[in-house]
Amino acid sequence: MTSRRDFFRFAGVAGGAVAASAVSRVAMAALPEPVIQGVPDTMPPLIPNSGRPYNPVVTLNGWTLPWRMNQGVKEFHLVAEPVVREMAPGFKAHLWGYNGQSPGPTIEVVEGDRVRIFVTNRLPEHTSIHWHGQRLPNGMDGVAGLNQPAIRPGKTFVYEFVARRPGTFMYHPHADEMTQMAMGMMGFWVTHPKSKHPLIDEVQRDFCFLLNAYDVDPGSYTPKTMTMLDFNLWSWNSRIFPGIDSLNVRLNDKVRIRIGNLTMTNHPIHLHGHEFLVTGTDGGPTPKSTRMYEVTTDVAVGQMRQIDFLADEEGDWAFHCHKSHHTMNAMGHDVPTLIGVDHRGVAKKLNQLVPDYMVMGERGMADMTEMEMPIPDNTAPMMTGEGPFGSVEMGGMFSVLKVRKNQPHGDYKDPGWFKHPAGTVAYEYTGAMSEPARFKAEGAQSMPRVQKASQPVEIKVRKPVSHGEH
Ligand SMILES: [Cu+2]
Repeated sequence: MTSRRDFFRFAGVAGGAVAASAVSRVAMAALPEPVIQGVPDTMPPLIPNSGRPYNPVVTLNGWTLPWRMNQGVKEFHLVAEPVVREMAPGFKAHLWGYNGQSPGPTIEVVEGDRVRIFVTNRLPEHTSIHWHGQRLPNGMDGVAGLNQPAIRPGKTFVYEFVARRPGTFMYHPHADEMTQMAMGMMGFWVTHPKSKHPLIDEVQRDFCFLLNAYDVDPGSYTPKTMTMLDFNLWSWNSRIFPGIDSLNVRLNDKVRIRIGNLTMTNHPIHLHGHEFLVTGTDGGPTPKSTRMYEVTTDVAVGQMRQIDFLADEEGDWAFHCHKSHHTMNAMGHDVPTLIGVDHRGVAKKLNQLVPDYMVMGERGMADMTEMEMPIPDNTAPMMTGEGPFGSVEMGGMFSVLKVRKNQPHGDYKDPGWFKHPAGTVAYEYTGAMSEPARFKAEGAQSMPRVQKASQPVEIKVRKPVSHGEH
């Protein structure tokens, strides 16, 4: 983690006692050097060593932005810039982001903190930052043209406000939004409660990630920004399975996951093996009377959902979006279904013309993972991920919650695959097979269908009459 050392370098910077009105001028003269992240790894929690204490979050395949304290103000420096994001091993995308990555770093503060964020624009066009969900002065809300002039390329703007309520927020541009969000510009913001809060439980693990989506043609690098719905890469923090890190916890940890949706569609997020409560939204902690146990929660567009659960079942539990197309990587959606179609005759004829021709999909699409077909350079396989029992046949918005008895407290390292106790894995039945029992009733239905020949229906069409005949 490169940022830790930078953090210490920042922490030493602080001016003397200056009149309040002069503080911002002084601060601007001494712009904090931005911290840039070079790798897409999940960084360990950034334990605060200045400002008030809190229990830090872990950003999946991401990091928290270090700050400096300047006369009681928490100062951050975000740089909007083009980045190369590794979305999965072997597949890089040319995106726009903040401080070297997309999404940008997570910003963590404490309720009541005065926060000053310097935003430098290194993009080829103007930008702004909107602090989604925050209570703040209107002129700090970041809608270019409405609340402020846009930040032109090469310029730095300052946002300053008090983080008034605890919760989970997002940040993203509010200038040429369609292009800039399709290119990956977004980030997470967590405001921790200043003291024990009746609606915010203490947890041992606290994860966060953003849902985002891209349309990158196989073999190319830059997203198509005009796409509205038919994206081909469904990602968590601009990573796709198997490039998304697992969520590693200790047995009986209380776990929190914060999920923000800045895509163009909803994502029903589903956890295996446990029940969770939705304990927070962008509006803050949910009243206890509204909480019910769920295994799937829909995160609509522009929403954040915070879920809490007790990780009391050991194992490797799938955690994914329940839209099955969102757990796939780049593919064509306008491919006809070929299940049950016998290609043998066609393949033979085509082989005379195209020697390497092969047919896909007649037994389902699982063949796709087995054939290891050659794919263009810089393309993620459609569905893949080698598990302990074979291919997981997943892509996109998929990860694994790993619950382990021996995972040390506070350790986020991947413990490897779960070792299932003997006799607890589904197995092949090899005994005698009995005849399948079928309904004896006609048509194999509980209520026999009354067969009637269909009658041709005559439709009378009245041609429109011209209005001129009144
Ligand atoms: Cu989804």
